Amino acid sequence: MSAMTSSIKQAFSEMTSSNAKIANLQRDTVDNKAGVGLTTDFGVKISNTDNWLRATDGKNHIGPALLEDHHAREKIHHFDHERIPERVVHARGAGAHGYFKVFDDRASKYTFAPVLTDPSRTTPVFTRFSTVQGSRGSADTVRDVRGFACKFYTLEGNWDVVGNDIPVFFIQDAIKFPDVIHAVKPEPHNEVPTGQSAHNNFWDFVGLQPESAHMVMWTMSDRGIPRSYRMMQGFGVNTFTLINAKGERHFVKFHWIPELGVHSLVWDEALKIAGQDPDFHRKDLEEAIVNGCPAKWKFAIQTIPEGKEDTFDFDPLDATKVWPEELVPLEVIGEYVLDRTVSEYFPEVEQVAFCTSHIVPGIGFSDDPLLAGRNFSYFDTQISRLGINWEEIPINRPVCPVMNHNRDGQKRHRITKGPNYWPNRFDAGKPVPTNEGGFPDFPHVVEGIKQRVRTPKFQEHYNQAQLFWNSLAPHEQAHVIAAFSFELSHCDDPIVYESYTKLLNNIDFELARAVATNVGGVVPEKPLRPNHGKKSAPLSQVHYAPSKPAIASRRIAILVADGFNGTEVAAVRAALASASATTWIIGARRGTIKPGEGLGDSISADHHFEGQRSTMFDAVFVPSGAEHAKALAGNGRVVHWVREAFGHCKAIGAIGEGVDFIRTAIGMSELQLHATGSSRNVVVSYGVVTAGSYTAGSAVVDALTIGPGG
Ligand code: HDE
Repeated sequence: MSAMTSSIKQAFSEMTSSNAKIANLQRDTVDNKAGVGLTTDFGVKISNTDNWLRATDGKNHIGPALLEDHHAREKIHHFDHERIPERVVHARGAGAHGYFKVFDDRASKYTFAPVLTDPSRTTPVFTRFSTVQGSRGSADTVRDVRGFACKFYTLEGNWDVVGNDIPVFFIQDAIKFPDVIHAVKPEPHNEVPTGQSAHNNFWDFVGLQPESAHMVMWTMSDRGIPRSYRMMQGFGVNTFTLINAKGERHFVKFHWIPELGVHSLVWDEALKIAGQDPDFHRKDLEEAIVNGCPAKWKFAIQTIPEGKEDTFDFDPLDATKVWPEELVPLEVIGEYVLDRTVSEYFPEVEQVAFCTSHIVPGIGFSDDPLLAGRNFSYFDTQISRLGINWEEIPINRPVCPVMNHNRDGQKRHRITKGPNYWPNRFDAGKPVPTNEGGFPDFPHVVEGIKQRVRTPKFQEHYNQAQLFWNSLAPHEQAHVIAAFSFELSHCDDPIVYESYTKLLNNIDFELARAVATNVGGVVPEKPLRPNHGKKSAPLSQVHYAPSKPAIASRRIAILVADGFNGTEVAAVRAALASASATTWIIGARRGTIKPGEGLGDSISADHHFEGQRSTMFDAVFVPSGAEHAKALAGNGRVVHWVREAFGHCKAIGAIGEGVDFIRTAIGMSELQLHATGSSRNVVVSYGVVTAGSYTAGSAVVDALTIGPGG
């Protein structure tokens, strides 16, 4: 997909998917290309935008630039003020539009909110994904939590679920948020590191704040390095409430389960992509949508009836705990789809502003202490980032009417006719507070003693960290050990890495031993506490593998040099395209690559071998062709490509002489590769798929689909 086709496809995606919010945004959307000529911001046409007005002698001498040049001054002034404060956390992000639909009205037993109960509705949504630690210009693939912030533009007002890709949080009480964020952000003396938690201050803090242990286990797992925003689960994390028509209340947690399964990069890939393509996740989201693969999630809820919340050995209002699905099953109630890219990043993705206190009738808060602080913080931060009228900004304004007596403030856009106070003497005082759809505050007894305390269940921090560890597959556990080893190796203060390796022994003895050995920590002699041995399958991302291998939206590199087999490449490309994968020709030069004699058509390479790396693709295919295979084998960059892809457990497919090349490149004796030539059978060994020739049944393609996905 060249840059040109990408922009055409993007325009097409914008034309085809529309909804009430997109229509609402059209009010402020201008097509710059449709203009009659270049103008100033005050609408006067411009004849010259390349030269500042000067005093000259009319011949060769150029004198001073004149302040009189209002056009030059406007252009520079505007430029001088283009930046706004970046988000204090979650500064780096990407976003897309879409819709949400429930399958039926089954959730009406919990809530009367139409967005969750009316299957005839399609609710427009906007989602912004983000990393937490890095600044706006940091890389996408760093080890971090990913934000998963969703705005539902419902007919009853905006409902924001400002979630993450990890179901628990580092702290239980909002008052600790500035501490945990200061600790993880770059250190104050030198502003290092960017996009990393691998530094003394973070590990110092989490070592002294053991309530973070559970979430730290998640961030050190493969969840911290997702392959794609489209392949992450989403979690509302905090406990909200649902209120039904009978006035009954349930505690609720919100979940998003990706259609493509939950997949991650491997750490070596994540590190390399951070340099090779820092926009990897951003581009992935855009590319999938413009290529006709909308990102899709099942939307699910977990509910606990009011009155049952004290029956668990954890407190359901503690954001450092999951509600294990064995105890509180998930109920899938709808589908969440992102099918439209943004038209301009700043007004949409940078200016979108979420607020946990944006809820609609039928949904309520709980006494989760983290949520209470968030409800204060989000509104507050938007004021310094966007100003008090932030809810009027096109991406943030609701699709339903907004009528009230709030007025003025910087950057007020709306012109409201009528009185600015209530009650008043005009038109029966309209707009008036109403019980017809008015937000009902749930009547709820509040009594007790004001104290700065945490209840006993809030003081247990290791059971669920251990549950998470126990539930991981062996390869996932190995990745956790490697991640801790990387992070703690970057801490040079022994107090820090020794403390943390001691803490790990509360979670698992073997984990603590392995990490302590690797990083020079205190290797424990015996466990600090017995392992309870419990597991919960849905905590492992292996649990979310799609029932059928899926290759849709995956990126396949096809390596070619002159003399390649064009017939095979055409057939493999067609088969992959029909499975909605994208193929990219990586060639000896960007431009036309010639096939071998009688071996089909020439092809135009999208990139030169130096232009891309194996890390940017999910699988690699090498066709047959003697001259081509020889050229590939003679090129160190290409040999490295194949070795690296193999090391990252990518699927590799090859045919005929391409198999010889793979054999040379990988040089693994235990790898069974199909012999060149004769037989048409396909051999799959260690994720490498090889065949004598391309078979009509596109077996190579079928086998390739099994491989990628990590
Ligand atoms: Fe946030 N968080 N947060 N957070 N958070 C912000 O709001 C805050 C927390 C999350 O794409 C800020 O608009 C406090 C949990 C996401 O625009 C700020 C506490 C979860 C985003 C803020 C938390 C999140 C933010 C910065 C502890 C997962 C990006 C900019 C009580 C459920 C939203 C902004 C976007 C952003 C405060 C904890 C997720 C400062 C005080 C738990 C996805 O207001």
